Amino acid sequence: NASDLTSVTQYIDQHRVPVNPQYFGKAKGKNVIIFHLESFQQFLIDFKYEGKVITPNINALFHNPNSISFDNFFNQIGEGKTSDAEMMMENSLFGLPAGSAMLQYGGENTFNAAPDILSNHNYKSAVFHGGAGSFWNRDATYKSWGYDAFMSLHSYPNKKGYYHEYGIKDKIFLKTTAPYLEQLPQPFYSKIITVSNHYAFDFDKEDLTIDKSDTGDKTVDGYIQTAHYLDEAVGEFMNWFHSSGLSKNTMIVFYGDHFGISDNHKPAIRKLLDRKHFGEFDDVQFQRVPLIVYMPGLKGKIDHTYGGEIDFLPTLLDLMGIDNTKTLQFGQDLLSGKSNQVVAMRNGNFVTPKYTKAKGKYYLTKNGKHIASEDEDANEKEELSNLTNAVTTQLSLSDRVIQRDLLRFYKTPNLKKVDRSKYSYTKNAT
Ligand code: GP9
Ligand code: MN
Repeated sequence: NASDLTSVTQYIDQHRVPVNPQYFGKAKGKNVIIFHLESFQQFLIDFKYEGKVITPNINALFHNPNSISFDNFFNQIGEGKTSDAEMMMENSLFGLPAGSAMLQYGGENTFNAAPDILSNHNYKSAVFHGGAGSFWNRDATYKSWGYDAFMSLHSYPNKKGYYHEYGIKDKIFLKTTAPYLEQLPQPFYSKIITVSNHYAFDFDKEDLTIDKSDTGDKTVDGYIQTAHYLDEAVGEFMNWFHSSGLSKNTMIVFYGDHFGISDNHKPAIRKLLDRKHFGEFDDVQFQRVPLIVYMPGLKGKIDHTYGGEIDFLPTLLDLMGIDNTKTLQFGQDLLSGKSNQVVAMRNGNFVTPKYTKAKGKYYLTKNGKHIASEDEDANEKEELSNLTNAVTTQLSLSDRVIQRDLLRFYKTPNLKKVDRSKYSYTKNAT
């Protein structure tokens, strides 16, 4: 009932941070494209294998003077993988301790997602995915989030050789998506979900343009090749983006949703990264994914703030100049300069600029030195237990919001349950 909301709103109100006047409204009224880079990890940025750059186009976007790029940005997904990333990025709510929040609650709950928020600012919204619309319960969830249009598998040509595993191959998918984007009424908010760089990374040979690495681990060696394919697809898309003129009034955000290489592949990761050691601490650091906010004219930088997917929506609303003082979001604006920088992982691990918790053990983030509990002084003990509490608190309060559908009780201007029957996602939904 409504009183369940009290401790949630208290928590949220205590964690609000001010916007950064230097960035507030810099993308006001611009079109927005959220570009979901499947399984794309931060280590790929500037990574070379045997002298060869793997992702030159995404590297260039990361370093572009018009990009704000984050190098301490983490995925925070759980069992819901892609769907958890989507939930966090567009709602600033965590995925659940088990299963997928989109699958279990996406078609039922009240949400206050990015497309819905922006609809109050005259935006139309569309999401593009070259796979089955029912995967992760997207077709129901996107209605609850207020997406005006959802272009999925049936909106894409599916000739022989166009499809692999989860959807239309990225290059074909993006080529087909481009004209759809051009037809959208402006200003628009849109999301593009790629799929080709997906486990098990055994893409069709004729699409691969670099040699695989030779760690001897099939997953790891294939990952380098499909990441390269995704990068080429992004490069082609960006050529179109600039020539289409959309770049004049559009901000594009690129993010990696989660790891491609799990910790089951430690020996191969050591070989690939040429490291002697890769343990539990390193695996948590390995959960970094890129977040790149690119907009021609934007004053860019590499931002070292620690944050994660949960923090994206408040960061976006800051850039878009939209008041965010009366929303229920668990993340903090990463541009604020005042965020807490406690990155909660779904399993209770965390990373801060100072400490990392990995599989129940504490380490120093800067050098991975294990902090043995007998070495902790009273202050450190308190600091670490406060951090652990802060992480479990935010996770469990977010779970409560989703599991008890608490947004339906939240009183804020413009928030009402989306009428899902308003939407039908058909072939020419735009
Ligand atoms: C499928 C795709 C993959 O549509 O988004 O999801 P994942 O397996 O990465 O969670
Ligand atoms: Mn994914």
